[in-house]
Amino acid sequence: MPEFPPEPFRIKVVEPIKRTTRAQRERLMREAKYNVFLLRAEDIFIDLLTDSGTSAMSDTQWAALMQGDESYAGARSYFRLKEQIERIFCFKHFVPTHQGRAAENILCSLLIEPGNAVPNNNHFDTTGANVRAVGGQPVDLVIDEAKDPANRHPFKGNIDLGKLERFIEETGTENIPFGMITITNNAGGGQPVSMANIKAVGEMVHRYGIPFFIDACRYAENAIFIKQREAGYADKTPLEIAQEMFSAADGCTMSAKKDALVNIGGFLCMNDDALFERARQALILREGFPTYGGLAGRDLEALARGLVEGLDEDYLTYRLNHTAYLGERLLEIGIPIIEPPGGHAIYVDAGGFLPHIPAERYPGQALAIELYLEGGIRAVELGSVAFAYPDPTTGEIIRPALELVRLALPRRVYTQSHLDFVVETLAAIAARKDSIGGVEIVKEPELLRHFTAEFALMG
Ligand code: P61
Repeated sequence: MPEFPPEPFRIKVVEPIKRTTRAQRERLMREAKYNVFLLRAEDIFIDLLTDSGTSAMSDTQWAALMQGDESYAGARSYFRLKEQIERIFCFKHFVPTHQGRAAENILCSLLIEPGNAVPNNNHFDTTGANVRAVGGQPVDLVIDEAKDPANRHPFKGNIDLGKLERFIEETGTENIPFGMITITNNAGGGQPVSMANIKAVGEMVHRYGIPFFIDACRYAENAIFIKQREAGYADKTPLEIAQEMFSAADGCTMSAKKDALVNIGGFLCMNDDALFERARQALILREGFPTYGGLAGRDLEALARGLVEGLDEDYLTYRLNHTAYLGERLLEIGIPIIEPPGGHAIYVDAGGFLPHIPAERYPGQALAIELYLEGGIRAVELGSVAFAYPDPTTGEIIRPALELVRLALPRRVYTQSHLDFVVETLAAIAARKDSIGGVEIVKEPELLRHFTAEFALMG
């Protein structure tokens, strides 16, 4: 078997992508105010902005769309989805939602009181925002190894159990409505969480009488990491591993736009009967009737099949290899990344790559701009542009530990030769990196500035 085996699928439908010239990209980037979110997608050659909702569906999923039952209540497609969710996630109840953040929104608004705190390895931004929106405080308790990009800990998404116990003792159980863990840990480099850690976190919060929810977006990638890296799981199937992970929890939030291989969809699962009743009522207000919850019948069909395909072992093995291929090739040419490669993305350490650009001149944004100018590639800055904020009392700018650029890999979309092109583009940038200057922000909104801020090159 080669180290990086080929794609376990062949291409039946193609979508052309456009090459542009350097001169065109310079003009387009200038017109987009040096913010890659403001570019038109059709002007991008390889789009690595996100792995969310960008998967290619299979022939089976496309065929399933025709079988969507669009009945308002009790649609056949709902029961097909229910069967798969019960088989894989094993919780007593679920409600479908239009995407992950809607599931988070319902969970947070039903359980969090102002002044509460929620522990997690790292809250993703929508999860943290939903906790804050109802007066709660998101608290990140990932292990310290996660903060060192070169540390090759096999489960860098783990929660630090010592920190968790201290957090519970200091905060008081009455102020912690639930605990969470994000698998894989997107905000921490797409790193997996071990089965031992999921179980230990579940046992600890349960010992204190606190419910435990899993942010399950990339649960299948987490399961195959466990199979490959954790003793005792080599002979288990991804399905068996998934069932065991979820047995440690009381429910989960899911963005089906990731490991369920669909372009839209999500759900919220729980065992608690009373919580389910309240969630159903909240769903009716915000999303729709409980058997469709903000989705069309055809979306439910595609999702039911995507859940099955997303757990296929050949696919998952390829998926991790595909991402690792990009990461290992970048390391070979001296580009620093968060190691080891994550499941859905490679996170380039832009601060380490462009050490002459200080954090206040946004090395991650400078690199994201260069990726587009050099190769028509779109990536996202996850550093001071996205995460720095002024301390509410001193006004001092609090910066994230690392200035990163994420190369997220849509599922079943790009081939290995596309990844080679990404590596070659970064090699060309590396060859002239000392001449790359920083950027400044010339206009920014109050919240989530990375989406709409405008920049200027500093030369
Ligand atoms: C992403 F820049 N992720 O990684 P929804 N939990 C986790 C996620 O990764 C996640 C959600 C919940 C995205 C999309 C995205 O500011 C941004 O279905 C671990 O997108 O509602 C989504 O799931 C939310 C990117 C979302 C962003 C918000 O690219």
